[in-house]
Amino acid sequence: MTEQKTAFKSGFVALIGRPNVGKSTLLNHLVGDKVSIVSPKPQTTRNKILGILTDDESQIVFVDTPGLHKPRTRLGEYMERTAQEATKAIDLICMLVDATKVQPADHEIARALIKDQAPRFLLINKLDLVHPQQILPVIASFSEDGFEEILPISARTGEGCDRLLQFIRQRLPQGPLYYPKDMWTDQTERQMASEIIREKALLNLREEIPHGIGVEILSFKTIERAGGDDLTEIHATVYCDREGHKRIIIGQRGQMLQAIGSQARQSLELLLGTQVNLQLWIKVRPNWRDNMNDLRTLGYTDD
Ligand SMILES: Nc1nc2c(ncn2[C@@H]2O[C@H](COP(=O)(O)OP(=O)(O)OP(=O)(O)O)[C@@H](O)[C@H]2O)c(=O)[nH]1
Ligand SMILES: [Mg+2]
Repeated sequence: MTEQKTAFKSGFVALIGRPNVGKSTLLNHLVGDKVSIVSPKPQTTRNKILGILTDDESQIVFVDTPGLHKPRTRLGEYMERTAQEATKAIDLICMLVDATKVQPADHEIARALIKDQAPRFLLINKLDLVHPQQILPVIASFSEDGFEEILPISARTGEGCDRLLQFIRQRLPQGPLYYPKDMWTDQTERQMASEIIREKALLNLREEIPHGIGVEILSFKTIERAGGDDLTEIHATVYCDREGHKRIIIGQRGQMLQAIGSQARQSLELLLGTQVNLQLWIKVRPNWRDNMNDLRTLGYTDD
C-alpha cells in the first residue's frame, strides 16, 4: 500500500487589534524570532510586517499590522489604511484584545470585521495578568460577533500558543509554499535596522516624543574582515518634530543618545551576526508626520 502524503497547507493570517494589545509580541513568539518591534507605547508598529513559519506540512504567513486607532496625522492615516487593507485577501483574521482592558473600541473592531467575511479567531491576550475567572465575561461579551474560536493566550509566556497554532493549521487551506523555507520575514536588513533603532528610542523616551520619531538609514555597509570578524557600518538619522525633543533625545552630555545607540548596536549585532558601528544623527523636521515627502523618505507609502 502506498503511503498517502498529506497535502501542503498554507495561508495568510492577519493579526489585528487596538494598539498595545500584543500583536507584535505574539508574532515574534509564534515565529520564534524577533521580527517586529515591541514596546509598552501604543502605536509602535507602523507598517505591515510579515513573519513566516514553515514546517514540512505547512507555511503560515502572519501579517502584523499597526494598531487600529483614530488617526490624527497623515502617518496615522497611513497606519490605519495599512491595517484595514491587511484584512483583505486573507485566509484567517486573528483579532487580539488585552484581557486586562477590553474597551468599546474592541467591540467596534470586532463588529467591523464581520463584513470582511474571512474566518476569524478572537485571541484574549495577556492571560498571565488576569485571574482565569476574569476571562469568562470577556468571552461572553464577544459571543455574538461570529468568531470561530475564542482562545485565551499569553504572547509573553507562550501559554495557549501551541493550541492556537494547531487551530490555525487546521483552518488553513491547501496551498503552495509562498516564500522560501528559510525566509522568516519580508523585511530587509536595512528596514529591520531602522525599526530596531526606533524601538530603542521608544523604550528610552517618555510620553509624546516617541510618536514623533522616524528613522532613516543613510548608509548600510558590511565590510568583510579576515577571520570572519565582519563589521557593518550603519549611519542613520533620527527625525523628531521639535527642537526641545532633539535636546531630550540627545540628553545631558549626550547620555540618552548614547543609551539608545548602544542598545540598538547590541541588537543589531545579534541580528546581523557581525560587529556593528552605528552612527546616529538627530534632525528636527517639524510636522514630518503630515509631510508626504518625509513620509515617503521614511518608507511610509502605499506603493
Ligand atoms: N504581561 C504581558 N504583556 C504583554 C503580553 N503581550 C504583549 N505584552 C506587552 O504589551 C506591550 C505592547 O506589546 P506590542 O506587541 O508592542 O503590542 P502591539 O499590539 O503590537 O502594539 P502596536 O504595534 O502599538 O499596535 C509590550 O510592553 C509587551 O511586552 C502578554 O501576553 N502578557
Ligand atoms: Mg505592534
